[in-house]
Amino acid sequence: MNIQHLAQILDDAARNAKSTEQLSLTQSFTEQQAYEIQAASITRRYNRGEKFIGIKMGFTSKAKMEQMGVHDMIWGVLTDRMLIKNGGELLLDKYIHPRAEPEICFLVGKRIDRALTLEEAKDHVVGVTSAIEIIDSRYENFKFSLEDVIADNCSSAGLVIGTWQKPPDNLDRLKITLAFDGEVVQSGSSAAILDNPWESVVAATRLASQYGLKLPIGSYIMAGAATPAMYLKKGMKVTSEVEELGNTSFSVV
Ligand code: OOG
Ligand code: MG
Repeated sequence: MNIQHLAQILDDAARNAKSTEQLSLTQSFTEQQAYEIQAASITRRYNRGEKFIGIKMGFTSKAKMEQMGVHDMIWGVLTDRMLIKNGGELLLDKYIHPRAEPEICFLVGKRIDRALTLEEAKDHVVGVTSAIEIIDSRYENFKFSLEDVIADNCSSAGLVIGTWQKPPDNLDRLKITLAFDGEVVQSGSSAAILDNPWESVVAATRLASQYGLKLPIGSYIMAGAATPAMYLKKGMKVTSEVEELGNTSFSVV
């Protein structure tokens, strides 16, 4: 098993918007090695000038675990190249089979360099907003094992961030919706995210510190989707709304 080679396969698939076979069909690798493949693929992005902007949590809700048949929390890296302006456009041709999911995003206000408690996590966050994540598994048919998806940077391909709000103490009962052309296609509650999205920040700090990653001031933590993700089609306008946290949108062109 060659970490660099597998990282290149996934990085090329993302860059060329061409799906690839699940790595686990021909390779056997551990979760730890999957994170090493992910790190090597992110290093390739950094070498092309992309910048770290934060991390994303995955499978923090039952809805997502059930949709994808996976049963463990995962994390991946967000880079500046993945950002889509709120109200902006997503170029469909740059993706393989993109899906959108409504999320909550946190803004780090104090450098995070260790696993934090719930109270400490709140103290390290200065903003929270509604967001949308674009996931685009580099694997054929969006099918993967837990190790596959970790190696593939947890399917992360894009994000849209809303307007930062002062973080409320309670985020655990907010209604979250995803709409296509004004029609709600998914709706859920923030309670679906580990019972409380703040717990996703706690988990992010634990995983980041476990993997030796520091989260600088200004970085983002995406909490993970509360609902299943939905496929995008050319021409649609996608909007996500989180109660009290505003909405975010983009158009697919
Ligand atoms: C993996 C990414 C999971 C989330 O919010 O739970 C994720 C996938 O579903 O392809 O981003
Ligand atoms: Mg997500």
